Amino acid sequence: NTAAQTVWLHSAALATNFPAWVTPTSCPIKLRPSGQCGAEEGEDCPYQLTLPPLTIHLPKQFRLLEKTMKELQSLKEVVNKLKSGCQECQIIPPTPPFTLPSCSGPSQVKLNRMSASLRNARSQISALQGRLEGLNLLNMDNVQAMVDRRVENITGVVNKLRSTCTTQCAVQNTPQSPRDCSDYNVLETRKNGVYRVTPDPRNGTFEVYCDMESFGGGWTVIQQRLNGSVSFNRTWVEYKKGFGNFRGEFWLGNDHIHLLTKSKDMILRIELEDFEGVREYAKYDQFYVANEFLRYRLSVSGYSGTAGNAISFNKHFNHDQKFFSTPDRDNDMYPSGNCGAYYSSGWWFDACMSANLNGKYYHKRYKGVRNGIFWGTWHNMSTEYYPTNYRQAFKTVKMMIRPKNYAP
Ligand SMILES: [Ca+2]
Repeated sequence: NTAAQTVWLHSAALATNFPAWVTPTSCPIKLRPSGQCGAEEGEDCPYQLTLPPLTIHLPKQFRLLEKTMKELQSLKEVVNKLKSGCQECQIIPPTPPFTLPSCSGPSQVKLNRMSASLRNARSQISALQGRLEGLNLLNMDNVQAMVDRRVENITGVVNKLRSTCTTQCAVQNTPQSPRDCSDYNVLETRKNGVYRVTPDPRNGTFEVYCDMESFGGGWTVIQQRLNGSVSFNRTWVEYKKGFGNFRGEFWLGNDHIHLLTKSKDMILRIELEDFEGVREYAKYDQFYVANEFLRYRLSVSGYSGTAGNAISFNKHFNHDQKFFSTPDRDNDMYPSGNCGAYYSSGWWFDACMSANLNGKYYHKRYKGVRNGIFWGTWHNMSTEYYPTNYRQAFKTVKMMIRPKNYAP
């Protein structure tokens, strides 16, 4: 008998259903009188029966039962712990469909279901991404053009608001600050020359050349070609800042042209003269050059004049709404090359051109690549279709702008 196999039980507990394997070791049952018997016959005598403690030998199964009970107890503790843990988990409000995984069996099912739907969503996203990429490739140009148009519209509105404010500010604070050459004309200054202008007070003051005599005066000259003394084969940064000199040949600079055309609604006048002494002009009732962010995009319309509308020549050659390109910056519509590099010029190239007033200055007619100053509607241009023919050269070019509502 080992202690582990011995279970002490009180006899009273075993009063009924006494298992067969319970065997008492010794059984000295004591029976003794407990008082006196009754005097009459048939009456019971009081006796006290004393049963001793019993030792019961339990088989191995009982030990297993004990072990199981212990395991059950520890399992119960684990379950209770989990239960309290789960209650804590459930305090966090569920946010479908991404509920936090809880701790018990049903949560595992939920988790599995969730991961399955996540996988499903992922494959759907991949499919959508593929379709989107396809769409992007197809319509990238359209999207870009649309975005550009929107930005341009917004820029236009902002500019209008800004210029309204600038007008009021100018009247209140600096009444003596002309925004372009036409303001000097109002001040009775009628001489050609270099003047300081402030189209937008927040962007400083700069010098311009004013033509105060031709066609009513008040013109701010943005480009001039006279003799070929200045190269127009220049970089983006040079076209941005401007180059040359006001008494000779120059480009005013895209930033300055932008500020001037944004400050007021401007018209553009182009004067051309060839070496035979033919003089023609082209006038556009609307002229605007966007900012550098929009790659100085050209807006020009409302042609009149004698030189022909070479800016908007036809469907295939139209410089309106085109970006500015330079030999080192290709923003043109020609996909397999850089028009600016090919024609040695900064200009609002299409793919590539029906006009280019910043081409190379030739002193007489020339052959080969048509990289000279070019105006596609010039009177004798029809003889230029053969590459062996001489190309037209221009003696002078002048581009100038003036407010649309200007009254000389
Ligand atoms: Ca190109």
